[in-house]
Amino acid sequence: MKRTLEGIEEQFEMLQILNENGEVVNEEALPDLSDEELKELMHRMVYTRILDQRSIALNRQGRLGFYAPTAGQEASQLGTHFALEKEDFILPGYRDVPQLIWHGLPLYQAFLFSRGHFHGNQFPEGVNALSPQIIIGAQYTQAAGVALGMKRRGKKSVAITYTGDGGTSQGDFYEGMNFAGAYDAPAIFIVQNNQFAISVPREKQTKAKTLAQKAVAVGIPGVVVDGMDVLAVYAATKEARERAINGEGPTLIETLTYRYGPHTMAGDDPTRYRTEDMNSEWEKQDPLVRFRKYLEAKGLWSEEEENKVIDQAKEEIKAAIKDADNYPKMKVSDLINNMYEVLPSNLEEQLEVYKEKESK
Ligand SMILES: Cc1ncc(C[n+]2csc(CCOP(=O)(O)OP(=O)(O)O)c2C)c(N)n1
Ligand SMILES: [Mg+2]
Repeated sequence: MKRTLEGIEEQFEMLQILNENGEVVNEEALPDLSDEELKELMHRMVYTRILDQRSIALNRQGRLGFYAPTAGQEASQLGTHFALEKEDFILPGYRDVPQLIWHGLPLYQAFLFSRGHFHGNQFPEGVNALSPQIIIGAQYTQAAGVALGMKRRGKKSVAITYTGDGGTSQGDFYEGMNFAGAYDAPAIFIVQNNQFAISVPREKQTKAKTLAQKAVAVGIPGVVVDGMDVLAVYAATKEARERAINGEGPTLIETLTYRYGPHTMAGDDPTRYRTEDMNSEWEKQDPLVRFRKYLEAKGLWSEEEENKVIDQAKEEIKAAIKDADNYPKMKVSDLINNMYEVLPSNLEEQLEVYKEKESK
């Protein structure tokens, strides 16, 4: 009897372009990006690192609500996003606020989302995305539907969705990929494998050696990339996008990455499930350090340039939190009004009661 698993797992080699010293180790795969684009990518990663630091501080001061830290995952989040076009549609998980911001969501609205304010979910026209999904894996089935819709309308765009390593254990993960595969829908499925689902290590979540190989069962390509290498992440996503808009169907991309902070700011203690050694191993691979070295060697980045980005980020964050503070507080009537297109009669009655109360 032939056993099919043998020979499959070995095929999922990690794609890397820049090693941790910022040296090109895979010239052939080097993406065709201009100097300006390379600098923009660094700008976004530095900005997003600052946004993470400020968001954590604001959360501790009680000025933000729900927040899932992003430091460590910048290459994985922004490298995938950089391969997209404005018309592409993002279906993010709760940790994927940076992609939304670089897709056009105003910062003050991201802060309102964190506070549970309805306006944080009212994306401006042209920001093609859903709000961050809290239900693990649910965005995968939605992405299949959005992608099929794009295909039916003859659009040359893609739906991209993000989950974590833990998300690959959910039924929705398979259903979404299977559906998109069966219809050759233009979807890109990203798994940001940051090694833990809250406190559960990757090894305890599945017997599969890679998460990308889960693509085999639904007949679509699966790729493993170094998620700390922004050029590798970008190149893999760009290729997946090309395939998708050429009618060749979806791709699953697993990015190997790490979150430096806690799972969320709601109180988990990562020292109970991760060692210092593990943290420092991953910090050595830091996506910003690596890309900075690469750009510096090309004469494209300097400390001065970096400081400019840091100052700009801090200023814009300060202004955005002020805008969030000044936005009218959410009322119960807002909540009711934003739940349904047509209100059920019981809520209509309640709406009247609250409108009356709020008018006093
Ligand atoms: C369907 C569902 N089950 C359980 C949870 C609780 N939960 C929130 S985050 C999380 C872990 C997810 O880990 P992973 O997919 O690796 O994403 P990460 O947080 O590491 O980015 C769990 C189990 C949930 N939100 N939804
Ligand atoms: Mg995880």
